[in-house]
Amino acid sequence: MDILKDKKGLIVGIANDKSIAWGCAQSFQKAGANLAITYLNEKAEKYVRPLAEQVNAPIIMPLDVTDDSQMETLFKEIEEKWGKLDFLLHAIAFAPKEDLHNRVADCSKDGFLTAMDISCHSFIRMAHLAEPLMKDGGCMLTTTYYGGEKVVENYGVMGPVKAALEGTVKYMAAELGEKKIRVNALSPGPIATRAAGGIANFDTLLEEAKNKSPEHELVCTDCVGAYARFLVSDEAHLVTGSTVYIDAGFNIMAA
Ligand code: 0WD
Repeated sequence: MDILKDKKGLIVGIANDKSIAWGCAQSFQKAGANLAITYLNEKAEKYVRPLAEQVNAPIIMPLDVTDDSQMETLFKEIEEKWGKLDFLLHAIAFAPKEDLHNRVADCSKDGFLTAMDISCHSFIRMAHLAEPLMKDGGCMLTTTYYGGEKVVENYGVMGPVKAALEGTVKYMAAELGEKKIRVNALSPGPIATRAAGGIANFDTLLEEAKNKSPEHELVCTDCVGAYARFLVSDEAHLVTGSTVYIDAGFNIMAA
């Protein structure tokens, strides 16, 4: 099971032990990877540092993606310590509450730009800094949701933002393919995390996911981690530009 032996990976998006990024980090580490793990701010550090230590992460650093200097410092540290990067996981999203709960048609310019910046363009900024470190190729993974493809009630402005993110995955995959850098998006079904708590009536979404999906099961962060582990490994070397569903088949069902 050492399919990630000697691989170096960056994980952005652990808020606590319920985070999708945490399920992925555990799976990567069990498969032999060394991890760099970031936390949003001092408040988050309390929860994230013990988790990062649990998976023996040699790099544990702050990263608020709106702070360019923090991002540069992080990649400089990775370069100095490892001299390379094999994969990265971008598992963050944010939209101001008011805009998230409003109709898309009423979304403020500031709210839209903030959501797009943190949830989508930050992936581009990371890719830009990671590219020169992925000297032997690599894999960049982000996280999206079905609401980027189809209209999901209460998903609001995150829908258009995830649609942009999925488009970004395709374009960057095309641009970086020559360097054997693969770019993909994970699309899990609904999971009760902190970010999910921001979506109105999230319980209904969970119920619907369970009732309607062919497997009648809810997705867990470990299941996402297992798929992510395969995607960042060399075994997935021909998978790029894809949005892959881990949703018990929910996406194939008619509304
Ligand atoms: O149902 C779900 N939970 C699904 C989530 C289904 C499908 C996709 N996703 C996506 C989310 O949209 C997100 O892109 O997965 C990604 C990870 O989300 P998560 O694991 O559900 O949520 P959470 O554990 O809350 O982690 C997201 C974290 C933030 O947590 P809080 O709770 O503080 O908002 O994103 C981080 C932060 O740690 N984050 C930032 N990190 C760096 N810079 C920033 C920022 N500016 N803003 C938020």
